[in-house]
Amino acid sequence: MEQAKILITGANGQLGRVLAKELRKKYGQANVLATDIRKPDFDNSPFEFLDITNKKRVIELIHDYKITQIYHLAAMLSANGEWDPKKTWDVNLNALLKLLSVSRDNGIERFFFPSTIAVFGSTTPKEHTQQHVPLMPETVYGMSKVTGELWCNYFFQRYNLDIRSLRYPGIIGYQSIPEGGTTDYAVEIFHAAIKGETYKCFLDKDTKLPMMYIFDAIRATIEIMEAPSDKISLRTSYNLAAMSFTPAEIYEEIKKHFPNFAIQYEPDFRQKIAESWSASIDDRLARSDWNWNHAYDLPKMVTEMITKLNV
Ligand code: AKB
Repeated sequence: MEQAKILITGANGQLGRVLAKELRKKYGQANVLATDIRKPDFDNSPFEFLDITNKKRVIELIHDYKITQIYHLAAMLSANGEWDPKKTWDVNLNALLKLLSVSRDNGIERFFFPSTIAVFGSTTPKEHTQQHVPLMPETVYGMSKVTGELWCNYFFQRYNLDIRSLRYPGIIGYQSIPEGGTTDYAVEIFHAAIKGETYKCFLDKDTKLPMMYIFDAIRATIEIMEAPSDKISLRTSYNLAAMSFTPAEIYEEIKKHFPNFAIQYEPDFRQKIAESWSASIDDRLARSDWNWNHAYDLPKMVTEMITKLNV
């Protein structure tokens, strides 16, 4: 393969901004084009505005920058998705279909699609959720991601488009405050602790969810994209795991650093979404296929988050 030229959609988001930086370290600044519908509030150059529903603009950028790989991160998340189901379907699924056909027709060599634990639903076994289980999500976000996984598999089987995908757990990072997700509480809680404020948690204290520190998520993304094709036995999306915890457990861990930190539990509509998801994930296939291994557990992640946010 020649020098990869990468386009990232949603590159100002929680994952995109960190992924762009890491990819630029590996592939060179000029070879990673960040795109987003919003102006970056940090240096994310080279950068171009892109509304992913605009097929013509996607084709222009692929040609102008001689793009060979796409990391398609732009999406509406679980909680926001429920406010506007039709728009969520357009952004998450219809735009994906356009990008897949544009990729097939314009020589894209590798394509990354982010899926999520939101593909699971109440009929999925909750603990150690295996790779192949019933997928009956109860959010439009989850529905769009299950369908997206199937389309990715279809484009691989039918057109040989080299697609790789991960089912991310909730992602925790200090670089931004995520918006519109159900797992966002696990980032917000740090900002409250650092400011000395009581945290009002929108999930109940015993709601256990799978989570991952941002640098594990970024490393997994780059590792699956760089793995030899014959190591990728799954073209829908791989289960991916690092840790699982409840709001009460992360609160206790943060309290070790801030003994006076206080929390109140005020569950809202996101509680029902969280309850429909898995509590822990079996990601053995990712570990055996392309050697995935997480590096951060709860105490290590909490210590690093606090250190980074406290400077
Ligand atoms: C969300 O909460 O919607 C996302 C996810 C788990 O996909 N963080």
